[in-house]
Amino acid sequence: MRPHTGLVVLAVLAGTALTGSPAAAVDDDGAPALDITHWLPYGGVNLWEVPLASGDPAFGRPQLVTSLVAGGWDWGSSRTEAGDFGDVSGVDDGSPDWLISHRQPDGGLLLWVVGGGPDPTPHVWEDLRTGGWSWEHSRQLVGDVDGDGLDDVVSVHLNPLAPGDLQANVWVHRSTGTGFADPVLWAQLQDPARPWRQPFFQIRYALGDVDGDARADLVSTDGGFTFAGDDGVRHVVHLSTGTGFAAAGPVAGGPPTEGWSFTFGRELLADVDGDGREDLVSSRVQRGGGLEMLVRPSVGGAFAGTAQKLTGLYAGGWDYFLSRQYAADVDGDGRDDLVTQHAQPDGGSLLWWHRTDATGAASEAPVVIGVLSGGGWNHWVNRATVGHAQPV
Ligand SMILES: [Ca+2]
Ligand SMILES: [Ca+2]
Ligand SMILES: [Ca+2]
Ligand SMILES: [Ca+2]
Repeated sequence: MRPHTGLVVLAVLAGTALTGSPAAAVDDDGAPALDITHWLPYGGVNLWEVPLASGDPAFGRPQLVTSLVAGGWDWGSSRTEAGDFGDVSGVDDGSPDWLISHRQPDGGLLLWVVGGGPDPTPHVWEDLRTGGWSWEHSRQLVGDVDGDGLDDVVSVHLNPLAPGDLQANVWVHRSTGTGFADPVLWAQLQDPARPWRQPFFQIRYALGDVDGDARADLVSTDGGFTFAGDDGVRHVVHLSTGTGFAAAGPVAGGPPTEGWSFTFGRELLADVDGDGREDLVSSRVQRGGGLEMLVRPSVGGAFAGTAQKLTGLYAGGWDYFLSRQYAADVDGDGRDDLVTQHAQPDGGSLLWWHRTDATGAASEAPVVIGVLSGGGWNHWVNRATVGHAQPV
């Protein structure tokens, strides 16, 4: 392995007086909600929550959580993820919490947390304005990587060693229930055969529990299944050991001749067969038009080599480029379903439910479960992530 110039991190948590009660154990089995961050035309963002549990009286109907306007909040300088970090506000009702990674004027970032429940005041849980941290050159993922029941934050950070020699440093900001602990380096990722690959642009990252041991694992996806220059997909699992991410496991994926494309493809981790292990769901452009979704089931610490088609949507205006997909067990049967947010001609979007059928290997015909239209809704200036309600 090459020597590296790892980021020197100075943890600066002074001044963030943090209080809260001990955290309850949590998992992803609670009622799902789509947490949406929406751009505001006069600056700032709105946080909305759409209940995705079919038994909820407010199923599919957006509820405003809070408006973040004063103080420099900016849609384009922030990223949002849902999670369960603890009793953030002291009056947490178990609704999903929010992580907002916000760019700072010096290029660094702050990790803000908004708790679930009646007090949506944002709290700084980690100050990463010094120590070489860059908002632009990092991405934050959320998952319980150490299996203690509280979601943690994982920062994947670009670490350029030399031109064409790029590494991704993977840092874990463990949730203590009342804050994030000092970041700890869990892995340094680089494919020695393709060291020029640009994290985030030529490599995507996701967190999910692939082997079912209750610790979220890191999955990276890049192109070049057959050779480095093709536009297929390759998925690599890095299992969590509880204190680090293990070296790359077996590669799953496919070549462009089978319709796979890193450029025109997206991934989700979702347990569609309900066996407790998260499977890899791919959305891609369908040959002949429309959108299709496929799954590579988890077979333990890796994904199956053969993908099964969950659904193909040709007619009726379905479009890969006009849609985004999420995973949520809408009917609570233990199998994750897929939800699509699809742009509409009026500029808003519809939420569609693709229910996973009893085989766990196919989606039923989609039905509309929510309307995000009128009232300033704009498909192109919002982003969403699925959180889960938890007992407190
Ligand atoms: Ca944890
Ligand atoms: Ca795991
Ligand atoms: Ca599974
Ligand atoms: Ca389901």
